[in-house]
Amino acid sequence: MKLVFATHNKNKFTEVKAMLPHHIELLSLDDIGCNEDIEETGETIEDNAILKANYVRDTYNLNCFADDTGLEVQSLNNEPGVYSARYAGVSHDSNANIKKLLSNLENKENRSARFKTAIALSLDHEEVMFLGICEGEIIKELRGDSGFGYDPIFQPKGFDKTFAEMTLQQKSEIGHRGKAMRKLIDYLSK
Ligand code: ITT
Repeated sequence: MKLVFATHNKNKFTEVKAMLPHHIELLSLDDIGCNEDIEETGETIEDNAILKANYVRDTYNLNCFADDTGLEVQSLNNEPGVYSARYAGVSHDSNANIKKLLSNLENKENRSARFKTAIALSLDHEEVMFLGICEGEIIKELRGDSGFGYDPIFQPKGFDKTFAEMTLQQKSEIGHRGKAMRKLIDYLSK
């Protein structure tokens, strides 16, 4: 079975590929010659995941899934949420995003946060959504250098390590993307 994973984020691709059973051949956007930046104009992560998956299905006529992920910080009214990639203005500048988040949290006692992943599957014109949530907190300084994005400041509940201090496998076992991916894999195996 061939499936496109509609992401330009190489870290996401690596995480997801490591979880998929071998009988599923995972194709990247590069593999199908898609260099466009698929616009994320939705108001929720679910909407954006559907937008990305359907774009690939409609343009390339291929079965596809897409992931949209947001970090929701409780004391910031669930910001940055759907704007996680462009929180500091410029898209995908993780250092700037982290800096802005830490600065906005400076005087807040409540540092609870959660990652939420929506995975949309477009398979033979059927659309299915899978969600994964990981609760945790935003620590005050950066720790670890694995992972990507907000990983160095996110410590999942019940652990004394940030995602950036964990192996890929540990992050997938407890993380938002891993949870959503296991639901997708379950669905595909039926
Ligand atoms: P695609 O849309 O091409 O998949 P993206 O990087 O734009 O890639 P998202 O819109 O889903 O992906 O993610 C928004 C941002 O949230 C992303 O740029 C990261 O900074 C952050 N992010 C997403 N998943 C994360 C994770 O597992 N750990 C830490 N930060 C994450």
